[in-house]
Amino acid sequence: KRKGFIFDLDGVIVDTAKYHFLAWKKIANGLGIDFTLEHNELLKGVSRVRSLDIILELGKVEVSQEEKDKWLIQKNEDYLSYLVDMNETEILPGVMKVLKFLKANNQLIALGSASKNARPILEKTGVLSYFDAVVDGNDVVNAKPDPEVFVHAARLLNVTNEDSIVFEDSVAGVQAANIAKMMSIGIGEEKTLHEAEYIFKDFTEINSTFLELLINK
Ligand code: B16
Ligand code: MG
Repeated sequence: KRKGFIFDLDGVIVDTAKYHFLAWKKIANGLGIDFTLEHNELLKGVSRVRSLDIILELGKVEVSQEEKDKWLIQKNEDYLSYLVDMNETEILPGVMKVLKFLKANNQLIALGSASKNARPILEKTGVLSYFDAVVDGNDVVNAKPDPEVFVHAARLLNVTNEDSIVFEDSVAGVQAANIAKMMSIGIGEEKTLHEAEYIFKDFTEINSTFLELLINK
């Protein structure tokens, strides 16, 4: 059977979460707000605009819209500066093997990311050609946990939600998949992603037997 395998980007295909963290930390600290890795978990899978709001709420800081726009631009410029030298070595362990297995088994593959920088990252890391559809932050109105991004991806792949499988590292993303009645597979820590149907530390833990099981389900 042909299923739709929908991959999140940041934290699933590439470890850009660390760059988002560095860029946000700079902004937060500049505003006198403490920003830890734990705080950063709240921003995973969340849009850029919403991320800034969460940081401002954490620090109980209020700024004008004008200033917000300034911080948003600065954050993205800083983030992009970390991506300049990005190449295929930044693909997370086990990802290529899974993508290749799915392709070899005639499965459909889509990206479902909140990021507006998704396409250049897929290009730089050399994996764009694996994707039958790309849906990112430029294509959707509602951010995760709203399932819009995944529903849109499934529609482009021409598969039903029930035949879609989502790989996610964020709580919001796992919730989005669950709301859409897609199979949710968490990539990361059990304690953060317990709402997912299956949880793996990374893609090296996902073997072909498991993938075949998903395909034939
Ligand atoms: P950008 P994902 C998300 O990507 C990130 O997890 C989140 O931390 C980030 O704020 C968001 O993209 C927006 O990214 O600023 O590049 O548009 O995990 O959904 O692939
Ligand atoms: Mg993510």
